Amino acid sequence: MDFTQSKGSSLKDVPHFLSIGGQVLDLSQHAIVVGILNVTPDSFSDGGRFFDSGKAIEHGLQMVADGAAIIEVGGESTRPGAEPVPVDEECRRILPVIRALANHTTAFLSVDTRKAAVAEAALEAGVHMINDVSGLRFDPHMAQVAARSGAAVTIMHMRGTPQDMQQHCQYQDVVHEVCHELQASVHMALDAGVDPDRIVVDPGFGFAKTWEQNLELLRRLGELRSLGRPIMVGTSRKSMIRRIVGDDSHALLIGTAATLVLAIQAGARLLRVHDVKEAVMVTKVCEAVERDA
Ligand code: HH2
Repeated sequence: MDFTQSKGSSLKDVPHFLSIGGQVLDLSQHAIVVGILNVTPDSFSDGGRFFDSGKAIEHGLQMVADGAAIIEVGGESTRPGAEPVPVDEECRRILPVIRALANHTTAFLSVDTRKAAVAEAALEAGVHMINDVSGLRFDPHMAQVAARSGAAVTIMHMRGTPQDMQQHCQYQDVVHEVCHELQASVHMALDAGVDPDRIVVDPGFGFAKTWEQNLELLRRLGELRSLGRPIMVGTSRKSMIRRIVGDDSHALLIGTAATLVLAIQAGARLLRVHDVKEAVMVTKVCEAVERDA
């Protein structure tokens, strides 16, 4: 496959459909927002803020009210060097939150986990999607769990594990290699029987990439369209932005918004963010511009 195709883009020329929760979302004309809900003590940006189930549920419902189409619940931080969390503890953190959100909202729910046992428990509790930052490589059972359940799956690119990933940043051509490695993960999913319409791909900003490589990935994000699946981006508040604009929360918000505009223009359709309201505004402006084109 020629990964150098698909450079110029517009919202209109990305005919992407996503099957999730018994519905087919047409993402060809617009991008959707995925609200991050980290039920962790140590996430890089919001660690500890929603570790309490009650606060997490409240925040999840607020993100739905703010316009998130999907709420993504995670119980294990994947920031560089984060401590791994055992299955029982990850389940203890996320399951009450997922159950409550499933009862109180019709938004789609996703679980951010690398572990098949956690994904299975989350599916039972009501999620419609699995986001695996290891691209189905960490747990050999993950692809089967995804296939059996009929859930949508986000396949993200990473090398190594969160503990050692920053030692695996050697690329000849980062965009080419990310595409090839994502494609291998997509094939694993297809071989296990995952419906292609349920698959989303994500280049994994900040995962086994240097700052320069993150910027190059964003600059050439359109090349991922050759994978033929909707693209998710997770740049929100990350160090690739922090290094440019500094630590201040307002600066990070504006910096994140800039990356979202660039990503949408390159063809991204799922925006994984902490600040839902602002990301929804970004999508509305981008859509309005495209509509009038
Ligand atoms: N980034 C993080 C976690 N999961 N999943 C996808 N698909 N794409 C991403 O870019 C991505 C992800 C890291 O961000 P966050 O969840 O805010 O932090 P932490 O892992 O420390 O909880």
